[in-house]
Amino acid sequence: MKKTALTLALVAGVFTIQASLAQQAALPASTPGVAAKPLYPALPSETPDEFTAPVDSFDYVRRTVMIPMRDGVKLNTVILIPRKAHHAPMLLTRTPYNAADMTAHAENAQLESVLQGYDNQPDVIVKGGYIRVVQDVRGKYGSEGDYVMNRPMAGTPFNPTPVDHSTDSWDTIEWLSKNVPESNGKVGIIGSSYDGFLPLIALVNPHPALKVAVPMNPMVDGWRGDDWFHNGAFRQINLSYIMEQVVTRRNEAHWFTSHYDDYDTFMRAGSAGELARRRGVEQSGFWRKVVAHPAYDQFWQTQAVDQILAKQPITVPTMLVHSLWDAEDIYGAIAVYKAIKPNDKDNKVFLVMGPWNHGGQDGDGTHLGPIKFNSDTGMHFREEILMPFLDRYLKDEPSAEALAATIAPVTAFETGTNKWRALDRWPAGCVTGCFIAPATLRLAADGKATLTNAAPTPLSRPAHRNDYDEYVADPAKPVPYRQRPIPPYGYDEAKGQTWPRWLVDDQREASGRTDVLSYTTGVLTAPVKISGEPVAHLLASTSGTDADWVVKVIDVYPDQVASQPELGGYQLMVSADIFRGRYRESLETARPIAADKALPYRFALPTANHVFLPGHRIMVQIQSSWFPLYDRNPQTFVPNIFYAQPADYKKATQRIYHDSYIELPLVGASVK
Ligand code: PG9
Repeated sequence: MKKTALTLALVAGVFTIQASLAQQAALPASTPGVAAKPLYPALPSETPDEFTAPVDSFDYVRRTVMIPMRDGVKLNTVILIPRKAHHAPMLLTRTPYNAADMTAHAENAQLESVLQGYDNQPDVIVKGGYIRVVQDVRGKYGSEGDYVMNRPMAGTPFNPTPVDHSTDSWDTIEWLSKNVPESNGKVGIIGSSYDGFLPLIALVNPHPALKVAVPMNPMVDGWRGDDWFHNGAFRQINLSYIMEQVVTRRNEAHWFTSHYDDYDTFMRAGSAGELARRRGVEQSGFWRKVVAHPAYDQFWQTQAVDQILAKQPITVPTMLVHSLWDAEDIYGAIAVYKAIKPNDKDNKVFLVMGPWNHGGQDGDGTHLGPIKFNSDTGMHFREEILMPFLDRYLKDEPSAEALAATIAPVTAFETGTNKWRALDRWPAGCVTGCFIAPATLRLAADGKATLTNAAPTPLSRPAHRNDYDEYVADPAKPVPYRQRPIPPYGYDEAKGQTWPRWLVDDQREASGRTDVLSYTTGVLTAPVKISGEPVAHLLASTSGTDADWVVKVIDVYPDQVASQPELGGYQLMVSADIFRGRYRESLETARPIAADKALPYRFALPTANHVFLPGHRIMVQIQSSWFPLYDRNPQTFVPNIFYAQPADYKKATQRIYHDSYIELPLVGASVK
């Protein structure tokens, strides 16, 4: 056929099909209940009715089951069983972060690859021959039911239903102990962060088959010092989480940023409440609870897990794991330890603290940012502490080395010297031969700090009215919590998201600002060791009627460090926190601050276990914003800062009197 004729024929053919489709488009909608007649013969589908993966070569069997809870809600539960498992113990993680995703890190035949997901300690689990169970909590991903953030305990004013995470844990363990024939019926529960909060709640009326719990970096008190507020200052960087985690079952709605630099995204919006409005966060039921409860009222107090557990008998061996540079839940593990250890008559409570960021114990523990620890502290924890601990309580026949392993009541990494310390309690500077006494690091004139063993003295009024330093805190130029541009909260280093290690950022940049006060000791000639919580005792005034106070205890490195030049003069935070001044008199009730009046403020800083080495100096920095991690204080008293208006944000002159000091938990050698 000539080319021309062929072309015409093709064109005609196309027109015929198009005409036919156009006619169909014009057809009336099909009659309900009457199968539409096929318009043209369908091609046989290439998709089978059901695909069966050939998994015989896999070293594990994957089962997904919907476990019924006592109220009928079924929870999606992934069970990974090593191919040869027999009488194997089970290790359970309950999570709001997608069980299917967490157990399919690598689509391959090897269980250890599959478990390289979030917080799974694959090396311990696979070497230990454990059956791995990961479950979506009610209301998330594959599970049924309704999602409530950190679901309050059943029967409390904020959860009148008969179910919570303790009943869901009980029902899950009941099912597992009776329906996994490859197991020995014993269950351990482990997890970090939210997945660390859930093991703690499983300890309330625990199931008898629950033999051990390992809550790591747990969410414990969202207002005092974990994810939502620190001493009343709102952690607005979590707005994206409060939206994405809540507004859809499978986290399908996504936050968007308006600027490359998170500092600008939050600054342009003004208040956290306004940014929430612009991003639709108000559709999150949890957000509406947060803005309705800005103070430490019953909503937060009744959910404080340390206080819940303080009222519980301790029947399950529990290993609390704390990260010394935890950017998310630096309060929880220590708070629970302090609350339950006094009731621990049978020595079932253990504490491990390491030089990690949030969840850092799961990975490479050789360093954090530029700070090196001379060994893989993560591997040490998993192999020498966690594995024998789990084996001992979960296996019918623990290995000889597991039984022989010495698991101290407290295993604490000492930063500065980079040594692990085995202790019998916390806080403790050593097992014998030392003591801890509160020492006074006074904030003196000319930016000097003086350390004395003098016991702290209560602050009431200035010893000398003109003995202070002052700075202007301007809400239009808040102090960045890290060097700008600040990438959005996230864990993707490829996108420059180094949030997880921001607590070890060099604080030099801040110390050069006129709205940051710095007080520094002379060069130390002997080691200074602190073990426990420093406490800030400020005598401060503001020309405003509200104020935030940020206090940082910093290890200043020698001006030159031959082995690591970039550490020359490095200013490393070892303990730091914020306090929102409106709660000075009561955490439950916000009150205006009397302007220009020197008033005392006292608040604890996070736990440290640190040695300031000879050649180093101790520095204290004080400032009135930490942005955009925390929302700005307008510095004029408003009923609810979430709804502060642009006109409310005013400069203020802050004064820190030289009566102020930091109480340091100084470790001294006992006199022989
Ligand atoms: N505790 C972590 C977190 C909670 C809420 C907001 C942001 C982080 C976590 O569960 O990952």
